[in-house]
Amino acid sequence: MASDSPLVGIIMGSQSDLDVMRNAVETLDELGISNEMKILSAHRNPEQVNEYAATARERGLKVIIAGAGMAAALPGVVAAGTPLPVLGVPMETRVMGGMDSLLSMAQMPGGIPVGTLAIGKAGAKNAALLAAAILALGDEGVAGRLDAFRKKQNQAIAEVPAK
Ligand code: RP5
Repeated sequence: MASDSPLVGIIMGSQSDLDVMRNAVETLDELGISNEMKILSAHRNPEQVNEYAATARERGLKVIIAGAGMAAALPGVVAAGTPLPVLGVPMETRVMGGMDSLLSMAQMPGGIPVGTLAIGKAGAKNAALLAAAILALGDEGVAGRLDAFRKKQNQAIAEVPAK
């Protein structure tokens, strides 16, 4: 759900992260939460990253989801430039399976937090659900839709595994 006034910013270090980050977009769309997507690299275009972080709150964003791989500095750099909650999604990598991305994001120095999720698709989906839970604290509409999502998920689980 792209919107002129997005509540959640989804950023990623590279076009190559889109397949994973699409899961965050789809989950937010399912919950009716307006969002925007941008490619921003902490290493390749740091000026734009700093500008994005510095203006995020005044543009009306409430939560930022940042996906990145390898050195994966993006969520930490953005978190350093905005008071908004930043959720990090580590990309799976060829060399270390994503442990490099995960540790880069999780090992933030005290004072600048990044809420780091699981590596890959589950992390992207859960980042969207966590963003929804944060928004739900002050938005009854989102809270209701999140409750319905959880109920549907619960009811979709078969009691007995299919053979
Ligand atoms: C990171 O480097 C990106 O987030 C991506 O996961 C990784 C590799 O980027 P590409 O070389 O595929 O553009 O900055």
